[in-house]
Amino acid sequence: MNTGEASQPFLTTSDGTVTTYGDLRDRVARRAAALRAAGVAPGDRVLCQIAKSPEGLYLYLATVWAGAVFVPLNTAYTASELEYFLSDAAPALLILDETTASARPKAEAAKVKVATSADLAATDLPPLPPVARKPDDLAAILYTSGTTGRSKGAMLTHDNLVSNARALKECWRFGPQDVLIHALPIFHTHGLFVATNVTLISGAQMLFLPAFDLTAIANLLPQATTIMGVPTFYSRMIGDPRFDKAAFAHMRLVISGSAPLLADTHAAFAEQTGHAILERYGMTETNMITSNPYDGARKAGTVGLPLPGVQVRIAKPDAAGIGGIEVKGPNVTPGYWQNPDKTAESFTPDGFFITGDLGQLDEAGYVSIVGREKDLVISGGFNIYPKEIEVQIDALPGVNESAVFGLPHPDLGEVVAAAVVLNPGATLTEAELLAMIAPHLARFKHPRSIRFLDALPRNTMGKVQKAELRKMAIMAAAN
Ligand code: MCA
Ligand code: AMP
Repeated sequence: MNTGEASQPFLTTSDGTVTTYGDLRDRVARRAAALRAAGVAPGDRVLCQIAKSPEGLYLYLATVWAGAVFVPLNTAYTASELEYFLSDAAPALLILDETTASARPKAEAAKVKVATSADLAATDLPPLPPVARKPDDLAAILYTSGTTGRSKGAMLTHDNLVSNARALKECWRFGPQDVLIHALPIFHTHGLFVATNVTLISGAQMLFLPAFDLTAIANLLPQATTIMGVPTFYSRMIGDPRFDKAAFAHMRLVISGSAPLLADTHAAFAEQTGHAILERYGMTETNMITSNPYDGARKAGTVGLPLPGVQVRIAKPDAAGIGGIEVKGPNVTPGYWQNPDKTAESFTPDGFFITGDLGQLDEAGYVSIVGREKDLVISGGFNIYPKEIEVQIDALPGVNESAVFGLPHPDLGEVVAAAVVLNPGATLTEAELLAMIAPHLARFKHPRSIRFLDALPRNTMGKVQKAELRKMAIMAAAN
């Protein structure tokens, strides 16, 4: 992948420290040598759970440079969640930092070697030449929660990542003149691949924030040309006088993804800033699938048109043209890590990936997502599979059964709620329940409201009616 000239800035942190493309190549090649010295061979998995920092990007690129497979982990995962990733990915190395150091005993118990990001940065070895890889070789595995409660590792090849970065660069007209505000986490597709790979392949630069911060973003807008975010980023700007048309005068493109952007948010943002947000759609398994156009109508409430080289179809459309969204192209995963059954289930016989999203096409070919076949909650752009939480709640003493579902939320889009049925005579409180699941589930997965019921509503097939639970919870909150 060609990147910028050596003297050009690649990344600037909040304290003004600049990493040029020349610095980047040197640091990546040196970190790659450090990884090799730590025992990482081509094809090995490298797990990385560290706070967002430029070092995290160097380690991503160094892993790939060394021919290995990068496996980033959400820093909010608990040690007990990490235990599963250690056994499933069987990594040659786990990289931690001071914020995640408490995970070390779990790794040692699993006989996985640990290095800190500081140790790797301090290793003084000659740069490693890049290890040649084929397009179908793995570059990364990203874990996405599963409907069975177990996370699945989506395998991503070099070709998956490079083809998608090329398609997005072309579609969004990225070039060396671009300056991206990067305020997303870097353990997911959005911040790691969409934002970083598109910047790299364009020789562009980014203003790199440790986390989403409205004040910092307001200060950076005059130097930036573009921003990528989840809808919560933009709904938080609405009504804030710092984000007016003058503040956005230097920006050329505002991009949203990872969760539905309400048409009302689109309209209010355009009215306030003069920018029609460009919404796009993707998945961990497929990278980006569709995007609204750079030129031409950005239709609010739609996720736009298939990217160049990507085929999208609607399977088994009903009378209104609504059906399952299926995708084929160089962007799509070859499957789930060591999970041939799940892989087989996720593809049609003619090789289309089944997204689990429900959609329809308009007469111009724009895709709208109208629902989900999969049981998923998207909160502030984080995907949460109810099953994973239900498994934890159901295992608690005194619990008969539970159902976890999403409730609409003005800031995060959706938040997690739970309905719990206790065994006769059991006396579990909401606080006790939350305290007991805390060691097992990252904070963002904890239910924000819990209702104790005598029974869960079920249909005639015995399936829990989550739509009914959602209605009951909304009505209870209104009273
Ligand atoms: C933080 N908290 C959350 C979330 N974020 N709870 C539920 N959902 C969330 N998303 C909780 C924290 O645990 C904490 O809890 C409290 O909220 C405040 O934390 P803080 O970090 O201050 O939160 P924030 O700054 O308000 O963060 C909201 C956020 C952030 C900026 C929306 O969640 C974020 O950056 N989301 C982006 C996620 C993302 O990159 N998704 C892309 C996935 P307490 O204080 O009670 O302990 S990739 C993808 O989906 C596909 C492939 C695609 O198409 O891109
Ligand atoms: P992930 O599991 O993180 O890969 O998230 C993928 C899912 O996020 C998709 O299957 C969609 O349900 C959802 N998603 C991503 N982008 C959008 C969008 N622009 N609008 C609605 N849903 C989206």
